[in-house]
Amino acid sequence: MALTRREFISGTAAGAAGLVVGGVVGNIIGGGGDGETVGGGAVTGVSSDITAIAEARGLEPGDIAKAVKTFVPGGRPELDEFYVFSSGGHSGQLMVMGVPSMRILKIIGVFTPESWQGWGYGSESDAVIKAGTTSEGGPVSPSRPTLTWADTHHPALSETDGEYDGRWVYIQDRANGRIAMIDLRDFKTKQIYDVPNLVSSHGGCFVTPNSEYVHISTKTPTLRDGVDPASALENFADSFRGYSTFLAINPQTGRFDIERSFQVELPPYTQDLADAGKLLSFGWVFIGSYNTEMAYGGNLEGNPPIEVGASKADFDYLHMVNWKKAEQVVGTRSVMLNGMRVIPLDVAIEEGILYLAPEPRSPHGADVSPNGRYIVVGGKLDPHVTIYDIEMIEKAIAAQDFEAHDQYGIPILRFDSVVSGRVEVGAGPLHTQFDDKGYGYTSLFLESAVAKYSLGAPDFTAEESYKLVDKVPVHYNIGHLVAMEGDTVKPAGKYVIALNKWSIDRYAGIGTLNPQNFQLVDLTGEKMEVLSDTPIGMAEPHYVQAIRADRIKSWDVYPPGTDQLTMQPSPHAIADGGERIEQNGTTTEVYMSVKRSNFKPDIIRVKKGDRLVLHLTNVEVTPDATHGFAVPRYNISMSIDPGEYARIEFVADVEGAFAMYCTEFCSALHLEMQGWIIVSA
Ligand code: RUQ
Ligand code: CUA
Repeated sequence: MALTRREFISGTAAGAAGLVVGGVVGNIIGGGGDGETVGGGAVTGVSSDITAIAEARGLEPGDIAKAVKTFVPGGRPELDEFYVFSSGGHSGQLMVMGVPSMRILKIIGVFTPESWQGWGYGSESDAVIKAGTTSEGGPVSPSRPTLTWADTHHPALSETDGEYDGRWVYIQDRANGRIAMIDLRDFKTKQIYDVPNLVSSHGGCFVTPNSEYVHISTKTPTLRDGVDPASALENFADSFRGYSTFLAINPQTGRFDIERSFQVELPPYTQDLADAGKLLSFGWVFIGSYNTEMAYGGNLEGNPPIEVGASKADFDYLHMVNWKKAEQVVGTRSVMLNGMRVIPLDVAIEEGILYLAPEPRSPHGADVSPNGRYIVVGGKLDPHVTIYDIEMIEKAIAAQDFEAHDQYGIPILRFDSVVSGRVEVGAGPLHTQFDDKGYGYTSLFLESAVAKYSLGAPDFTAEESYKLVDKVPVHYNIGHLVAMEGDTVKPAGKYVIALNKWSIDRYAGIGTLNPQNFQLVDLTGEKMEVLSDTPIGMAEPHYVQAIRADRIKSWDVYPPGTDQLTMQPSPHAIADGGERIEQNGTTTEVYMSVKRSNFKPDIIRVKKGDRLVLHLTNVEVTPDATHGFAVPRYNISMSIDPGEYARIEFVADVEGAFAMYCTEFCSALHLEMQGWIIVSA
């Protein structure tokens, strides 16, 4: 097909190429019989006979149904009914996927630099990452002062009335006890907060039903201020404390409001997964724990290893924290600790803010059912899930029905007074999710399976309650699982995704490290059925939340001149024609427009040692007209989306001629989108 020079420059070449491809595809689908090869697989002939194709490729008839149930053709995004927000695990990032296609749509830079979006490579995002490292969160090595490694664990979507509202998502860094906030208008990180008194965190990050707070608690407890580390382990019970943190959410911006936030001091047990109460249990947070033995290892010093010491007792403790009550007393009865209001342990006990209940055998997940009535706990070394009932818990508290107090004086509720049922689900139960019909789904790590069982009233009679009804094998070693909107008051059912840690034999060999394996499980039939496997080759994602796609109202382009960090128009943004260079002593400020296919100005001359401040405005209004901006040898790279304002500041301390360039293939003349930064003596 002949193209005019003008068509090429304005970018219609791609469209024309599309027509050519379309023609070929049309022939194949139409069974035109001209023998075109499809994808180089076993099927080289042209056929529209699905059974014949399947047979030639060695597929089972059942595979066809699975493929059709999950296939989302290009240009039909509405067929992905849900988004999932997946922790990026050790990548320190957040991953967005579509369901049922399971295609990865985006990887959002959070705690770790992300070079495509230029997150952490010279722009203001550096300041966000840097602000996410403070001494309040614990000591930091002066030789490596900014934390750029994180292990993202539990994403938590914002909620209104217990349902996802599609506004913000939070994710915590298990490694360093930090938390980040991402705005879902542009899917970008706005804030990283290094939570005081938390050196590490596991137990979630969960949002309360009206996004009052996002909760994050300690994993390994924190060394108390002033304690000599040398003898700390031997005096473990006095030296360490846990903290349950309630970070207040600003209802307009979604950011953390530290002044209104608080912590409740906890005993130095290893607090684990947590979940916020809802409806019947609104106002409570439930936190599982293990190692209430407070074992600290020392296997070369004559002690048992931690895993042995921590598994001695038959019971650990489910922690119940009443944040509604805590809210009432925090103004008068808290102390300031490293910039955070803390309700001390004795006050928490006295005010009825903190209770414990026995949990069998190394518990892990604690998950609240949609009606808020049941708290389901999986014990890694117990084949049962244990189901606590908030009505029984509140009754037992009112009656002071305690079996004992722990060594810190926290009341321990009697197991039989708070547990309404147990279900034998299989080996290694970890986490639980819920559907819209009253069933619970629990991941079985040791058994590599998902178990489905009935919960109690109001969905089931006493006879029907707590019955195992189905089980499906998954591959392999499942950790978390997520059901669609399965953490809300109105789950959507339909699918569960199994987040499997091992994938031996599922994929082609890629060396000695296999990908993690996400499996999509269909819940709509009589029996659960695995529909697809998706390799995640970037890290070990821990947890995922799934939200109905129509709840997300993201922007296509920024309102002109929006500063991505504030989401407000920047006073330094320019429109076309506003380009200029201003010299203030040794600082050079450049107001630059960015559009297809040039930077203006495209020559910047500075003296060696001068400070260079670049104000870049992408003046485009076309969706997806993103440009990159990189300065070679200065470790600077970023992307500027349509309408976005971005600021880069650096000292031009290396002499030379540096060819700044656009890193995004934005147009036919993308390669020409370049310029010079001249740094002379
Ligand atoms: S946890 S695999 Cu790190 Cu969320 Cu249970
Ligand atoms: Cu702009 Cu390439």
